[in-house]
Amino acid sequence: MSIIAYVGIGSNVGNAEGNVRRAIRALGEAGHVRRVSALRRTPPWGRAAQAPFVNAAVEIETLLSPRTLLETLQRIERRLGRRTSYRWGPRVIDLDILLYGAMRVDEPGLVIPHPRLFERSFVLEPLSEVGASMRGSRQPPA
Ligand code: A4P
Ligand code: MG
Repeated sequence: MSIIAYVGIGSNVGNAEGNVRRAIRALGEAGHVRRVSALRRTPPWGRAAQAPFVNAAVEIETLLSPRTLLETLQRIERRLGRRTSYRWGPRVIDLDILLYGAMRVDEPGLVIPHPRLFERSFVLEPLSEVGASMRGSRQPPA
């Protein structure tokens, strides 16, 4: 059975916009890319002394399990030239699973919804643009 998942994309090394576009094309390996947000230039979050990011989010229809989807994203990251960086540091490409249907996952190395999703406008804005419904998720009271 296919699942609708949302993937966050970020880059701030090299041609950041080009890297994000290459990642979006590569996501075809993980499933059918249904919607793509606008690409946004965003100030660095977490550690300020680095270049601005380009961020986007996509909606994907996938047959992959959460773990296999993560492994596929990590393979794409490596192929696009991702080298290990320090936490919140600069990166050629960062692909995060934001949501996977309504499923919650809390395993070593895989937490869905993405744990820092709700703190980050650079994730929430493109995510809401591609149409993710947050019903049932953690939200501040209205
Ligand atoms: N992992 C657990 N859950 C997930 C998930 N849902 N999706 C694990 C993807 N990965 C998940 O990831 C570390 C480990 O998280 C992975 O091995 C996987 O098993 P990482 O991408 O290597 O680590 P990281 O990115 O250095 O750490 P972290 O805390 O995930 O950083 P973020 O959240 O990716 O932040 N500012 C702006 N404006 N835009 C950005 O895109 N990005 C970062 C990096 C910092 N500041 C930014 C941006
Ligand atoms: Mg990441």
